[in-house]
Amino acid sequence: MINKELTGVQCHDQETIISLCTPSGSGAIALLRISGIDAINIATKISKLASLKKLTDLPSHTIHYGLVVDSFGQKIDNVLFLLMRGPKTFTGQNTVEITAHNNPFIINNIIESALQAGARLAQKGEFSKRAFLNKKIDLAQAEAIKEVIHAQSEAALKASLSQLDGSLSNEIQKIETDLLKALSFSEASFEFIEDDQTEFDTQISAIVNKTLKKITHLKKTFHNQKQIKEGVRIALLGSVNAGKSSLFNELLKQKRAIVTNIPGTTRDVIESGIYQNGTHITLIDTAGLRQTNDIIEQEGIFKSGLEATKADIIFLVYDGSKPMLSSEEKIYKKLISKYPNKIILIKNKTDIENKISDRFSKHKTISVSCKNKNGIKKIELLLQKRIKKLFEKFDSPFLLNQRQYNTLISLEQKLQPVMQLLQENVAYELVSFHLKESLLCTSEFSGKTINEKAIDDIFKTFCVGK
Ligand SMILES: Nc1nc2c(ncn2[C@@H]2O[C@H](COP(=O)(O)OP(=O)(O)O)[C@@H](O)[C@H]2O)c(=O)[nH]1
Ligand SMILES: [Mg+2]
Repeated sequence: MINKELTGVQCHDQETIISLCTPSGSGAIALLRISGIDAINIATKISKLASLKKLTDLPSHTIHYGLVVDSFGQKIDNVLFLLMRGPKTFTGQNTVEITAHNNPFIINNIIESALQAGARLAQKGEFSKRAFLNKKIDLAQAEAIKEVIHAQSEAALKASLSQLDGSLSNEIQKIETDLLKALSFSEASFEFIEDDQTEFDTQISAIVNKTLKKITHLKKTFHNQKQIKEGVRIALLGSVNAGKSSLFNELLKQKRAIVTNIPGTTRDVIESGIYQNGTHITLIDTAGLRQTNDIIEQEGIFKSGLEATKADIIFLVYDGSKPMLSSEEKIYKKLISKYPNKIILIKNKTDIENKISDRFSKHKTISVSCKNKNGIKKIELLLQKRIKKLFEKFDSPFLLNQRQYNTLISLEQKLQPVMQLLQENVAYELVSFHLKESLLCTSEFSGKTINEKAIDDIFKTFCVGK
């Protein structure tokens, strides 16, 4: 079962390992997994089934009630044994899962008993690594397992689950099939050297072009995955005293930022996180945008600009109760034209009566009063809608991590010369060479040709029991 050729796997990947798979100390029930060539024999040694039968004699994929016992045959706990023979298991190997009561002494004693019977402790990510080595999942799917476990938002979870089903792997598989086709055209052209070559050129360049476009699209998704994982960034920008900090506190539902009538009170960027409707939101209060000689404030204003770039949504706040200086208006207009889709204008201080008409009538504006809390609900509702829209864009497949991103960049770099060569009418040997090189990248992506050290590095980032 184990793919020794490419990975140089030694027999320690057959050794029987045990680990607690659920978090220690929380919940009533704990799950321990034993996997490896001797898993069923070891489980038999440490069990006394209520049926008086032996696990080794029972059919696969069945559940049995009984005692788990120590090396003297003394009861440790009443448990359930889930008996599964390979290859139809997560790791592809013989597996026994034990559901026990979640008490640290019980867990330790079960593990100790299994170690006495011949198992060893599992290392970080070792179950997933075995699943990969036994071709139950490819590397992109293994990486998705980690993401599923650590997903911080519903969107992240949904996306990681889809990756686990293989949406990204399928996309890479399609690219691989296309490139193999291009390679076959290139190789065929050696034999038909007398014939008109333009037909081959057209076919190959069509495939390479299509692949390069797919890569460009996938590369863009790398930013999305960061956003999905880290949540949505919302920056509050606007003139001094417009009410940014007041709105920041209202949205956070706590008095986090200092609010005074002294212009320039907020001189640095203040960040705070909230969890809303399954999404992690980071709110960022910034220094007001104005000309100033105060060095600290200047630095703060510079940072505000950076925040605008980084943010997914910008609340651009202005004081609707008084006329706006033309210099101020210029800054607002500049921001609106720079970030037309990110900006939501907030006209604040509507509790103060005035005869000033709406300023940026063409842009989506919400009128609020932070003082008497009018319009805050409206902002929150619009925010929910915008966030939903943001996540709708993030369709699977997308790149999960830096490794995948880097592999894709090298695939792109290997393909670009092909287009060049075809334009120059250069020898097909060279075209074939570059296509073969790029096929190595797709294999590396799914883990078919990755070396053992790289595999170990990936699985080391998993936790024990996964
Ligand atoms: N009347 C009124 N005053 C407000 C409102 N929002 C903020 N203020 C006041 O405006 C001043 C500046 O507010 P602040 O939130 O610090 O503005 P920032 O400089 O944009 O952060 C403070 O004195 C606030 O009490 C509002 O909706 N109505
Ligand atoms: Mg402020």
